[in-house]
Amino acid sequence: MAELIDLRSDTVTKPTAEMRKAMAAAEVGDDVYGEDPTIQKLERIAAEKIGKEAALFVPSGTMGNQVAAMTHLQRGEEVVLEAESHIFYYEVGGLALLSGAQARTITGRKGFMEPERIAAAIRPDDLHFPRTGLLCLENTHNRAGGAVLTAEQTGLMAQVAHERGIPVHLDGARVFNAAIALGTDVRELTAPVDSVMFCLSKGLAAPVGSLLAGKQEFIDKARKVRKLLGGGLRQAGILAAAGIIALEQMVDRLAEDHAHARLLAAELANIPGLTIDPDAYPTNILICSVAKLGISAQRFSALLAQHGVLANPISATELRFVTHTDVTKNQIITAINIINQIVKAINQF
Ligand code: TLP
Repeated sequence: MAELIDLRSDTVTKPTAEMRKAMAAAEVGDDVYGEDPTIQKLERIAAEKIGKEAALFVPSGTMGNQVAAMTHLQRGEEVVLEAESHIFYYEVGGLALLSGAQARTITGRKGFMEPERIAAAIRPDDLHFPRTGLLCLENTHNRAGGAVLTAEQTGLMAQVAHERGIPVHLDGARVFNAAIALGTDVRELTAPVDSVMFCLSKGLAAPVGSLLAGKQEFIDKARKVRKLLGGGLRQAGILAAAGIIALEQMVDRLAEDHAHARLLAAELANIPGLTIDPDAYPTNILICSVAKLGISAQRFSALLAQHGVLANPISATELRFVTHTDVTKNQIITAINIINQIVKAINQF
């Protein structure tokens, strides 16, 4: 079989040759002692680029979000967040398990939660109620198909929480994709929030790592929480060296992934039996329904895999396709042809 075209996630991206070189040459020290110069450099660059006072390197996006939640919250508090958000949907119940918090979900539209609904979800002071301790946002929104929140939308949602003294955390795993899609400085998207997590290891192609950013005082507290979770790393500069290249060289090229996603969406929309809105996906994540084909997304995914195209089912009827730096335009075209053939074969029965 020909090479695999892996559209399961941008997490599958491999470090570039330059990253591997920088990793081999990285100056390192023990970061738990605060002695790793490359980690310190990455944290400085990251804080500056994301527009916050300080940043903390964490091994994964999940740890970054959970460290943020634990740092913001007291046990028994409630967190308001979108019903399909990564923190609620994919983080192993961490809010309950690690923060002792309860989730209050709101169904959003493309990741945007109506400010009135956020206001209504925030608990008034009452003997019976938990205290609302945190509002979480997600940009881009993974399960909403890489949907983008504008700075204005982010500000409107954050304002509702801030007016009531509640902090706001942004799961910005792919916030650079949002900034590129909107053509804005990423700092405009993060300015309204108190803390933000973003990933180096997705579209930016670093092998490992995310950053949590916020005020210096918040990051000082978060550092201790990270230690508690086993995230105090030693010669982590080897990872940070790749992260610096990710931030300095891999952000602008995300536009290419978005163009590939648009091409893929437009072509999938022309295939009878597949349902996808070609104009609904501004970044690198597409969601396509196979309901009309009368087979499950799981089965369709297995058929694709047999022909060398990998895409994950995300519900009984929908598959997710994610474009990234390790998939070329030619591979996207090959994937479209393969998908077309498979659908034709199914439609013949
Ligand atoms: N998302 C992964 C899976 O967990 C679903 C993917 O393939 O998309 N926030 C958002 C919005 C994410 O999409 C992810 C990863 C994370 C946080 C967690 O990052 P990691 O995988 O580094 O823990």
